Amino acid sequence: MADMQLDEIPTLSLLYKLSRIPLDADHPSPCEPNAAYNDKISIIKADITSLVVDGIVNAANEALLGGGGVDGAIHRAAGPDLVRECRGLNGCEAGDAKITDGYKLPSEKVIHAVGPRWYALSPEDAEAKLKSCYRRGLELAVEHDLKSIAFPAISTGVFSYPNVKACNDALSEVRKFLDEGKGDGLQRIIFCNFLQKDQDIYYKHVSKHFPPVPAPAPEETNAAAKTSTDEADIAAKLPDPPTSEPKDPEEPSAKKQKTEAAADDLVAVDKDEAKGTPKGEL
Ligand code: AR6
Repeated sequence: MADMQLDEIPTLSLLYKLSRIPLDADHPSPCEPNAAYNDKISIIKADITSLVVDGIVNAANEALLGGGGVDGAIHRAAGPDLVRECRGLNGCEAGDAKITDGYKLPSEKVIHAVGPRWYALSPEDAEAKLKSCYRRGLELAVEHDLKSIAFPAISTGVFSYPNVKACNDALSEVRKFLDEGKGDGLQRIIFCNFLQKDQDIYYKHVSKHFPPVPAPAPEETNAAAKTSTDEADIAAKLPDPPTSEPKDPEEPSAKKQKTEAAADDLVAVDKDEAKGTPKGEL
């Protein structure tokens, strides 16, 4: 798969400008609109190993020695030097993260976060650990002066965390981190979905946490509403806007529990999905 540059990835501000994100007028967001946040946040559907960013986050396990899903994809793309460095890290606890180089990946660094196993913990403990993965990922990015970081949907594969809850927990923790003023040095925080269902969930729920900034008054609109050439290039690659209200594609209670033994099946499914994902499909 061809690499995807940062300037090919739309910001949330651009997605709002192009009316790609559905808004729920009956349930306005309790959060304050913030233009700087919306310029930082991106949601894309892509293979995370194709992103030319400062850091990508891996959904690893405690051993940090590779596995299935996104972990397998990252290790395959990075080459054997990655596992060599990981061996020296002495593993990592669930809810925590450790950083390595990216080796053959287009991203400079990999942040290996260990998500919770949904089926092994209480929902409260699982939520705390998932949020902690996003926080630790952001903290490590800031400590290492990374300007752009991409997260996969941690724990929603082999570890069975319900997709809608995972999306809301991730978005709320990132919002909290930014509200605490800790992410000012980060220029881009990308939620990188591999599956269309996760992409739909993020599009549906993002406005609760990162609402659009109200449109400027009519006399200011000329400059503000114009789409730049770069934005028009990105917009041209976006899929058509939805014509109906998106539904959450998954009810948590109906979710089939996956086991780690099924990790290889998941890789196979993901590989098939990756083949059908054209570059720039968002
Ligand atoms: N790019 C972006 N996202 C991806 C990619 C990719 N190339 N491949 C899969 N995903 P999972 P977990 C998505 O199972 O649930 C491993 O065996 C996938 O669609 O990779 O945290 C580890 O070694 C899903 O949305 O991670 C651990 O043992 C998300 O990545 C265990 O699985 C996470 O799915 C971790 O389980």
